[in-house]
Amino acid sequence: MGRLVVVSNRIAPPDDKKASAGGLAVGVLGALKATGGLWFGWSGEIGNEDQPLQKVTRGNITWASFNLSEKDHEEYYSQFSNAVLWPAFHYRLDLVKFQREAWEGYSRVNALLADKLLPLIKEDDILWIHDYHLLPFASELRKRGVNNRIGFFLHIPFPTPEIFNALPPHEELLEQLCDYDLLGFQTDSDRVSFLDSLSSKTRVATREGKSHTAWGKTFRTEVYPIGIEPEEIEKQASGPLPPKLAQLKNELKNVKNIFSVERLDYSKGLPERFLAFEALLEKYPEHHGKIRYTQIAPTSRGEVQAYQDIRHQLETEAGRINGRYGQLGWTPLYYLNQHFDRKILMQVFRYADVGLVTPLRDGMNLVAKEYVAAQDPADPGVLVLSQFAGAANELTSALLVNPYDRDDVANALDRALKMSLTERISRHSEMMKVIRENDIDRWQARFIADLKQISPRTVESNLQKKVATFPKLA
Ligand code: GDG
Repeated sequence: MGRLVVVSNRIAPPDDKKASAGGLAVGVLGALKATGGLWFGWSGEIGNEDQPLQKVTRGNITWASFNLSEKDHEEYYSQFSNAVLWPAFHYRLDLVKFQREAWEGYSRVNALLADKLLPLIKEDDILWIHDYHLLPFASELRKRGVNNRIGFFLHIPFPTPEIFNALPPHEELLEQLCDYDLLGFQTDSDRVSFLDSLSSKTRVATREGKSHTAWGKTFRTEVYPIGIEPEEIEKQASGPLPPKLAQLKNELKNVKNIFSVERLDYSKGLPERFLAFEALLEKYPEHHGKIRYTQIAPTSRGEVQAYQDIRHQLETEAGRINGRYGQLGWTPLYYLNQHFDRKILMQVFRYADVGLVTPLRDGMNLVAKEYVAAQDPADPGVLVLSQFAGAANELTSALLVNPYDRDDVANALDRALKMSLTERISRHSEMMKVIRENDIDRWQARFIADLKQISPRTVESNLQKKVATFPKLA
């Protein structure tokens, strides 16, 4: 079996100082170490695109990255990926800023990346492509004669046809996705939404449940809920606290802590969460002076207007709530628009009595899983989790809430703050069982094993597909 070639928008090059990176990077590295291979993606730098690839090799893995020009970065990344696909896939058509130039830029960059990767691909390599920035990538490779097995994993939700089909190039995107051999989703409802969108545009023949043919192209669909590294998180969370954190923990020993961290993103439901916390203070005055909610939200995609708007909104709301309910010596809500060290976050998770994770829509949400894994099993905190996070399918022992209903979230917070130790332990151990079973290694191993099972395409099969194309629906 050949190497694994991973393609993601951004790559995480080897950097010893950031050895404790989480999520996707851990999963991808685990898969790459097993077979050896290549990780290809944008360097994160704006610059001259024509420069040769920047390559770093450590052991059996090579990282190859490139710069993007200002125009390509703007159209492919800021506009089409983050101001069209991201809001639409998170059910926010109101925030979609579609422009034809952005779609052209997105298509142009996918083609450019295919040109750059092509000379590096060997005949028996298998390719694993990640996320919404690269929906047309397999299609570009197929046009260049690549018959290797190519899998795709979507980290974010796939919307229902009513939403997806509102995207002007929806039909092109669907047809391009069918050029992958394996399409992986976080949940079964994402998988079904994709198939529903496809069926609304063309005839889809399905065999054995998950093998499909549409537009003469054959591919599989499957569900791979992404996980975390629970042992590593437990180790980080239970390590000795740095002096500043130890002092803070001591100062807060008589206060119940509600805690959360996420990228500052409108999909995470932060303004709604602030209002739910306000409802808790309004409905349950017995908590006044005895609780503290800390929300960490580092800026992300700050160049996109919708992200600037939500930042202003949160600053206003935090000030308003503290102005209304704060007392001399008690500030109920701490909002920190800053990035924190990963190990510190895991340690703060451990002493938080409640993890509050209420996205309006989320592919999976790793913070929810990290919060649970960081707890002390003998005295765990309680997870309050949105029913609209992919993680809610697995973490059914969390207190599941509707993030649009501030009273529902406030009641769950009150319940979490008052929950008995016995109930906390039982809920925590049920969630840990799922988190351990479906960890990040299992996620990547299942995906790669399924991709390897698929027979490689041949030149003939690609030709036959052109002849056997099903007619499109009128
Ligand atoms: C996408 C999908 C899916 C956050 N703030 C800081 C920080 N983080 C870390 C968290 C967690 C990660 O970032 C965020 O992962 P999520 O899964 O919660 O959310 P997205 O970034 O939106 O990720 C999502 C995921 O892809 C994987 O498939 O679950 O649905 O949207 O690990 O801890 N880390 C550090 N400082 C921070 O301030 N160090």
